[in-house]
Amino acid sequence: MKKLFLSAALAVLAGTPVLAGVSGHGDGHGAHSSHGEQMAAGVPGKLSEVSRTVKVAMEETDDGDMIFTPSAMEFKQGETIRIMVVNEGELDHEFVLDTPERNAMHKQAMAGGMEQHNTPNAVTLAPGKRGEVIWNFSNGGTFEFACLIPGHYESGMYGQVTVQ
Ligand SMILES: [Cu+2]
Repeated sequence: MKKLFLSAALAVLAGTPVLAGVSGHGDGHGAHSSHGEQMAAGVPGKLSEVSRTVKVAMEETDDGDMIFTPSAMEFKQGETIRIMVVNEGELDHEFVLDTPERNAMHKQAMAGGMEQHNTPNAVTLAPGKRGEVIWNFSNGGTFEFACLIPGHYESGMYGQVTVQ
């Protein structure tokens, strides 16, 4: 009888570290979700903090390419930029600002049939439409803007963002 009680008590004790492990996992998850707001390329910017506006046009060319104009951008670290995106083409296009690695992953997901979703670092536009991305380039580095609609990146729809 005494032995049985003891082993039950041990089982309860043995359960304690498992519970601690679960709550530890919960903390890790919280850190992961706050990671989503701060991206390598920076953070969503506030309109009131915009220091300048840059226009980016998206279109198809006569020889079958698809391009961004300009095809490269340079900012200073800490600047908040209003990127005015205009679709001057005849097809839907999107502007996605991210690291080249994350754009490549996103492109693969879209090739697999994933719908594009609206996030602060991206805008999808029908022909003739304009939209904007307001972004605070809080981190230095080399980033990328791209159209990840299947086939468009391969046709030339990407450019480099340098943040110094
Ligand atoms: Cu496109």
